[in-house]
Amino acid sequence: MRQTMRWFGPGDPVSLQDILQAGCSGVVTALHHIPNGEVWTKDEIQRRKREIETWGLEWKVVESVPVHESIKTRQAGWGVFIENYKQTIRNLAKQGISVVTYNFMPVLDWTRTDLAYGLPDGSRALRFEKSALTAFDVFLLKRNNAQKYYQEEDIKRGEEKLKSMTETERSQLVRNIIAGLPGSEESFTLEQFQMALDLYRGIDEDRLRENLILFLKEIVPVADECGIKMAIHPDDPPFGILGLPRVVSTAVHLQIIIDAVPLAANGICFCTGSLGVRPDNDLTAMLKEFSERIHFVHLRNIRRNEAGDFYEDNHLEGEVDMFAVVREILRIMQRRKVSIPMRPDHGHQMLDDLKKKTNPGYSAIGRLKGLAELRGLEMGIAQSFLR
Ligand code: DNO
Repeated sequence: MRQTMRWFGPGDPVSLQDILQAGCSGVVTALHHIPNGEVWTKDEIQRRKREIETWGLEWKVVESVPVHESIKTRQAGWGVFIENYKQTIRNLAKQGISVVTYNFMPVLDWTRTDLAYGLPDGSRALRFEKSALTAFDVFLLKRNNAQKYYQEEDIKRGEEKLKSMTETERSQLVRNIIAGLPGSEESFTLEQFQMALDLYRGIDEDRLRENLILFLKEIVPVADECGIKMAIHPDDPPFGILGLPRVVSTAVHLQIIIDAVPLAANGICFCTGSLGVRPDNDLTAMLKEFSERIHFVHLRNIRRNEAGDFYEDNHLEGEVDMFAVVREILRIMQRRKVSIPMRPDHGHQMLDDLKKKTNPGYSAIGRLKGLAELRGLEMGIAQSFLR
């Protein structure tokens, strides 16, 4: 696999040199300073590329070119945003980018309720707790009609969770959900957030899927023509939240997406941490099923409980069978004769990073540890194929 790390650009506390020292051959990045929906110009792309290449690192994968909400909801401006997206894809291709990652999650990119979940060894992980999300939705945001969306017991659990929290914890929870996690380009106040949710009134799963397919029909042929592979990122978490529909959470969803536009450029960013949250997602079976379509890989582990909560575990521990996953990816690469780019997804905040201000999930040392473990696992499996 081609080992990379995500880099958030010049403002990232983790430098390109740190990433180089971690053992990566490249970075995955985006032009985060360009407002959502605008064209990424040739000059901007080239500037970023030069900066990365100064360190001997390559930039082949973009994560993400965000899909404007008007495209997801098919609202005014749709046509302009689609044309802008196409132009960005063409401009990226000219600068040697080969994979573009994106997602189709309504309103929010990824969501966690706790960004500093203490583990027994003193490190910190990211966590998603259903009752905390319910507490936010029903009692803090007070979303219109939220009560109807939940079972009575869920509301009770949400209420208990709320009671157990201090004022500071409550406002922290609100911030965690609406202020935008690293990589998500949106950030809201509570009022703006309710307005963004309101735009999805009347958009159920079928409608959202139609809008996704429409997007794919416009964008994938352009990507195909200029040599870019599109890689859709699964929903994180892979189930509905806040009354919003989900269309990229299961093998069935992925199959529909691929069938809609069968060109090879219509592919997947296989994120084990996102898909792995659902016990009904059999990751090795999914790798086999979509083997031709996997253009980028995020390797991360999770540990879930019966309530549907999960936290991010060490990369080699947790519910994702990382050995089986990596072995399957190596088989796919052998068969397809390609080296698929991968990145260790997230990592614990640990050691010296506990004293620093870090991007949640994207501190240097935790990812360095994850990458080192995953590289070792990959090497062991690859060597065993040869002997
Ligand atoms: C979170 C990331 C996501 C991902 C986007 C892809 O850590 O995996 O933000 O980059 O969903 O568009």
